[in-house]
Amino acid sequence: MTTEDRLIQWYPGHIAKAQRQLKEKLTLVDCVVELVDARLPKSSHFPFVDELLGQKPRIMAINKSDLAPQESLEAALAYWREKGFPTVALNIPGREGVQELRKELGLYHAALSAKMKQRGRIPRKLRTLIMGLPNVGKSTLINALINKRSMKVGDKPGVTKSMQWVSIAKDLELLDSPGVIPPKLEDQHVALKLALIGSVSEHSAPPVQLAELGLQLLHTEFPGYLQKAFGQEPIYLPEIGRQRNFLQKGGEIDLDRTAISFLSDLRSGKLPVLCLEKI
Ligand SMILES: Nc1nc2c(ncn2[C@@H]2O[C@H](COP(=O)(O)OP(=O)(O)OP(=O)(O)O)[C@@H](O)[C@H]2O)c(=O)[nH]1
Ligand SMILES: [Mg+2]
Repeated sequence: MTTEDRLIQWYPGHIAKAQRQLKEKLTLVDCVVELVDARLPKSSHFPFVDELLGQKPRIMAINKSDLAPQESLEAALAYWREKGFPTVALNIPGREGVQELRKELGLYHAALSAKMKQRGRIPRKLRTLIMGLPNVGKSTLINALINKRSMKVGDKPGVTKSMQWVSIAKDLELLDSPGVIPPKLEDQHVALKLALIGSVSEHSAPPVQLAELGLQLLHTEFPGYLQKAFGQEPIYLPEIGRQRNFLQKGGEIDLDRTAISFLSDLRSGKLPVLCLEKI
């Protein structure tokens, strides 16, 4: 795919608005937790975030670690730690890493309190912005930290539409934010991977095209994967449809249904786990 035929594009109005708001909200927060996806731990972080955050203290959280192989998770942890960020791996449904992150935030709060006392001021709660790409699990993380289903979550990008504060215990205030991505997905190779992990809307491109490009990418970049997942490599959409018996009236294969089901299984980890980039 070239940059000219830009198939995958998705930048809804609420994301544009959130991106503008993030800048002003940043002046109110003490630190940031940036979530990246364990299946794309480098390129689910975007350079504009570094520009935006500047020197603001930041913790990196590699989420959905249950959906990536252990070796790539370890490489991703090393990658972000080498850049100087405290980094945790999270599997929120499995409750892995959440306490570690909670402890890390506790340390930041202790440091803030000490600084404020030194200046003769009354310590306050630590204000933390939770940010990252759409559908990475920001609102789910907040719910896990507060132990309540307070934020709306969903299995698609663009669920959180506006910034929202929530207070926990005596020491923390968290700011949930809508997922952000670059306005133009210039690198369509990365855009395809973002679509495959569910961080750009499934409506950003026709599902059959996405699925076909996905199968092609898996075959060329991850030889052996399709064999493991479908018992055949290469494999094309009609064959998956046949395996799954997705037939229309008249016996023709329902390609749309096949594509949607393949994409959904890949996203949710029903197919074998996979990290979509080399670290
Ligand atoms: N497998 C797995 N799924 C997760 C994990 N964390 C969150 N999810 C799922 O990811 C989906 C998205 O979660 P949300 O919390 O809504 O994501 P978000 O980052 O707030 O998304 P936006 O508000 O759309 O930007 C939901 O279906 C969650 O159940 C995880 O650690 N592992
Ligand atoms: Mg959300």
